[in-house]
Amino acid sequence: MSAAGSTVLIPGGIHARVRERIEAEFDAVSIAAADAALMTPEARAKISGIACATVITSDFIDAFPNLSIIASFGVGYDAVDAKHAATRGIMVTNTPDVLSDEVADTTVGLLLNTLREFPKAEAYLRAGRWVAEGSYPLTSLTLRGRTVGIFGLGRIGLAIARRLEAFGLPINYHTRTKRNDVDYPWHDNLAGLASVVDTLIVVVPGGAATEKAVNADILAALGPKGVLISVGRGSTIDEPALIAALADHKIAAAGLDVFADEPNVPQALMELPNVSLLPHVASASVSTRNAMADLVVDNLAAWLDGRPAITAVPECAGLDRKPA
Ligand code: NAP
Ligand code: 8YV
Repeated sequence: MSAAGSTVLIPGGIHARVRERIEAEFDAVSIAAADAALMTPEARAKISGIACATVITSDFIDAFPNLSIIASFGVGYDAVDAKHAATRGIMVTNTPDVLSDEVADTTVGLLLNTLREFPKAEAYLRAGRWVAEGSYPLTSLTLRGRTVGIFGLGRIGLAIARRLEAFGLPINYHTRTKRNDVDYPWHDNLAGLASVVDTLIVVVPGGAATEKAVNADILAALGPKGVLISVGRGSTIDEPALIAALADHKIAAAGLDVFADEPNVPQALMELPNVSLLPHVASASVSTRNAMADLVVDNLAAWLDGRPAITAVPECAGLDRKPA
C-alpha cells in the first residue's frame, strides 16, 4: 500500500497543519477522542496510521487490526504505549530535535523570569506603579554566581547547558548513563546532583521511571537558596512536596512550564509569590510547531510508503515495515 491510499486516523485535537496535510495526502478519519467505541469494527480495520497528541493506550492500539504506525506530536511520547505498540510490530514516531533550541531558549527565559521577576516587574509598570510608587523592588535572587544541575542531559538538556555555559555558569548533570561527549561533572543519582547545585533544571521524559523523582528529599538537598525549573513533564515533580517546600522556604523559588494535571494548576501553587508559571509553551512558536507538524506527517508518509520512519522512538527503532 502507498501512503496516498492509506487511511490515517486523528483521535482528538491536533495541530492544524497536521490535520490539513493528512487530509490532503491520505484518506483522513477524525474522531473526538481516542475511544475505539466511536468507530465501527469495519471502520477501524481500514486504519493503517494514527496521528495523535493525546493518550494512546494498549487497548486503543489493539482495536486497530491493520495499524502500522502511530505518529505522535511532540518529542515526549509518555502518553503513547510505545512498548506495547512495538510488541505488535507497530511503529511509533515522535518529533525530536526540531524543537530543542526553542525549548532551551524558553527554559533560559523561564529561569530568568523566576530569578529576576520580569513578569511581575512588567505588571508593576503596566499598573502605573512605577509612576505612583517608584522603582520596582530589587530582586533577592540573581543568575549570577549560580551552579546549575541538569536532570536529563539529552537533546534539550544539552542545548540548555550550552546556553547557560555561555552565561558563565558551571554545569553538573544526572542521567542514568554518563555521556562521554561532555566534560560536565556527572552524578549517578539525583540526590547527589541536587546537593552540589543551587539551580536544578528538570528535563527528563515523563513515565514510571521519573514519576515524582523530584520529591521532598531532593528539594531539601537543593536547599534554601535553591531554584527548581521544570520543563520536562509535570509527573516528574511531587507537586504537593514542591508547594510545601516553596511555602516553607525550604527552596527559594520555582519556574514551571509543565504540571501534573494540565491544564489544571493547583491553586496553592498559583497563590505562592515565589513561582513563575507558564502554560506548557516551551515549544510554542508558529515555526517550531510547524516543524513538529511536518515531522509527524513526513513520518507517516515515509512509513506508509514502505520507507524507514524518520524519527522512530527507541522502543521501535529495530522495526521493519510490514508488507501491506
Ligand atoms: P532525550 O534526548 O531523550 O533526553 C532525555 C534525557 O533524560 C537523557 O539524557 C536521558 O539519559 C535522561 N533520562 C531519561 N530517563 C531518565 C531517568 N529515569 N533518570 C535519569 N535520567 C533520565 O529527550 P529530549 O529531546 O531532550 O526531551 C526531553 C523531554 O522534554 C521530553 O521527553 C519531553 O517530556 C520534554 N519536553 C517538554 C517540552 C515542553 O513544552 N515543556 C517540549 C519538549 C520536550 P539516560 O537515558 O542516560 O538516563
Ligand atoms: C508540546 C512537548 O507542547 O514535545 C513535547 O514533548 O511537551 C511540547 O513540545 C506538546 O507535545 C504538544 O502536544
